[in-house]
Amino acid sequence: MRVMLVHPSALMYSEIFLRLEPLGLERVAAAARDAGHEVRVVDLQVLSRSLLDREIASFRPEALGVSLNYLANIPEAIDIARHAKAAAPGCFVFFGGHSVSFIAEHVLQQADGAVDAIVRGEGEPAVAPLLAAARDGAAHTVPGVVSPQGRGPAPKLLDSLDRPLPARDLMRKRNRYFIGELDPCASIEFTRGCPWDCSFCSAWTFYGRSYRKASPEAAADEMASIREPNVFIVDDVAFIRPEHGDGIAAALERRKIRKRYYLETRSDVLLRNEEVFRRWTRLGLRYMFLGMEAIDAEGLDLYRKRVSPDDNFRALETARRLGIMVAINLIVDPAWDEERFRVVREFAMSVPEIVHLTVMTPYPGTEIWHTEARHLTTRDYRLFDIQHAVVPTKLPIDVFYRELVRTQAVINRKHLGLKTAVGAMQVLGRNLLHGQTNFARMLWKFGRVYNVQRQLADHRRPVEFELPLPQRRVSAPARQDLYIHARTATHARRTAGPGETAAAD
Ligand code: B12
Ligand code: SF4
Repeated sequence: MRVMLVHPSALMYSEIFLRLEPLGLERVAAAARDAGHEVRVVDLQVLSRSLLDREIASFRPEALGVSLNYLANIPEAIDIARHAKAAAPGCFVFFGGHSVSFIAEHVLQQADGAVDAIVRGEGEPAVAPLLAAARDGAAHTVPGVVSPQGRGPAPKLLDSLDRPLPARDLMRKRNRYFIGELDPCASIEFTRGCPWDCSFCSAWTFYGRSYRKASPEAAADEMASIREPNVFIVDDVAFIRPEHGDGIAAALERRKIRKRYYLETRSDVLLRNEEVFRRWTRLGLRYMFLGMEAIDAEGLDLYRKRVSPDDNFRALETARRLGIMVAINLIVDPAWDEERFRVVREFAMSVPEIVHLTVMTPYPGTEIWHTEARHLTTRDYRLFDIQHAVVPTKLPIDVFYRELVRTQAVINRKHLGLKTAVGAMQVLGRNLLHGQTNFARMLWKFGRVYNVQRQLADHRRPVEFELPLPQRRVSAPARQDLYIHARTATHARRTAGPGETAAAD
C-alpha cells in the first residue's frame, strides 16, 4: 500500500525553544515499511501545509495516518483528514498517538466520517495488522483499534524496544530539529513508561505504569547511526535504573561515541544515581530538564510528585557540581495572584537555572481531569497546550496573562543578560557557520510568541471542535480505569524491579 504519515504543526512553545523529530511517528513508519508498504512521512513542524497537499495529490496515498500526541493538534488533524478524503478518494485515514488514545471514540465521532480508525496505545504493533485489515473493512478487529464499527481487543505492548529502528531516513529538513543551542538535534529513546504517578501527568497512565528498557547494545548501535552531533533523550525519566544508564554509557564508550545530550529526569533519581549522571557528563551530557513543578511542599503534595523541596534544591546543587545546565519546570496554577507571581519571579532570579513555566491543565488520561473541581472555562482543543488557562483564573484573565508573560519575560531576559548574551553570540557564530539558524531565530522571537494580546486572542477564536466533558468525581478514579495499556500479571513481573516501583501504590 502507499502509506503517508503526517505529524501536525508545532505548538506555541515549540515555535521558540525547540522543535524535535517525531520519534513515535518514525517508528510507526518503520513498522509499516517492514511490513512491505511504501511509506512517506510529512512533518508539518518543518514542512508546509501546501507541500502536504501537493504530496497527497501526487503520491495518492491509499492510507494516511496522523500522529496525535498533542490534544491541541486535533482540529488540524481533522482538517487534514477531510482534505485527504476529498483529494485521494478511497484513502483509509487513521489517527494514533498519546493524547488521542484517551478520547478515541469522541474524536472519531467529531471527524464525522473523515477518519476510519484510531489506534489506542503503541503504534508499532498495531500499524501492520491495521493496514492489512483496512483492505477488508475489518479495522475494528485489530488490537488497540477503534473504528465506527466498534472497539477491537485491548492494545498490545511492543515485545522489545530494540526494534524497529525509527525511519529517520524518511525525514526531510532534519537540520530544522533543534533544542536551544543544540542545533541541529536528533532524538533517541532508551526507555518507555514511568513508574511514578503524578496527578497532572498521563505518561504513566498511557503505559499502565509499566517501564521498559532498550538493550544497551541496541541503544548504542542506534546512537552510532545518528548523524547529528546533539541528541535529545526522550525518556520521561532518564536513568531510573543506574545499571541501565551505566550499560549504555559503557557501550558508547566502547564505540567512542561522543555527542552533546539533553535529557529529562527527576530530582530523586539524580540524587540517587549521581555517579551515572557524572559518567554521562564525560560522554557529553550538557542539559537536563527537571520537572520541579512547585517550590513548596504543599504544591508538591498536590501533584503527588513524591519529592520534597529539599530534594529539589539538593538536586540543583548536584547538577551544578556536575556542570550540567538545568531547566526547571514550574506549574502555574490559575489561582495564582500577583503576589504569587512575584514570589516565583524572585525565585527564578535567585537561581542560575533556566526556569520554565507551564499552566496547570487537566488533560484526559490524567487524574486531575476527573478530580479538578474547577470547571473548564473552555473546551477548545487548541488551548490545551499548557500555555493557556483553561480553568477559571483568580485574577481577571488579562491580568493573569500579563503576570504570566511578565514573569516569562523577566526569566528570559535573565538568560539573555550580558554574560549569557556573550556566550549566546559565540554559539550563534558557530551554528551560523554550519548553516544552522534555528537557535538564532529563537533568540529574537520571544516577544512575538509570548504576548498578552496573542494569548487573549487565542481565547476569542471561533471553536469548531471541543474536548469531551470530564466525568467529575470527588475521589480519584481507580488507576486501571485510566490505563491505555493495562498491565497483565506477566507483564508486571517482566517490567517491574526494585527501584522501578519506588513510587508504587
Ligand atoms: C519527547 C516529548 C516531547 C518532545 C518531542 C515532541 C515531538 N516532536 O514529538 C518535545 C520536548 C518537543 C515536547 C514538547 C511538548 N510536549 Co511533549 N512529550 C514528550 C514525551 C516525553 C515523549 C514522547 C516520545 O517521543 N515518546 C517516544 C515515542 C516512541 O512514543 P510516542 O511519540 O508516544 O509514539 C508512540 C505512540 O504514541 C503511537 N503513535 C504516535 N504517533 C502515531 C501516529 C500513528 C498514525 C499511529 C498509528 C500511532 C502513533 O505509536 C508510537 C510508537 O509506539 C511525552 C510523554 C510520553 N511518555 O509520551 C510528552 C507529551 C506527549 N508532551 C506533552 C506536552 C504537554 C508537550 C508540550 C505541549 C509542552 C509545552 N510546554 O508546551 C510541548 C508541545 C510540542 C509540540 N508539538 O509542539 C504531553 C501531552 C499532553 C497532551 N495531552 O496533549 C505529554 C504526554 C507529557 C505529559 N507528561 O503530559 N514533547
Ligand atoms: S515522574 Fe511524574 S511527571 Fe514525570 S513522567 Fe512520571 S508521572 Fe509524569
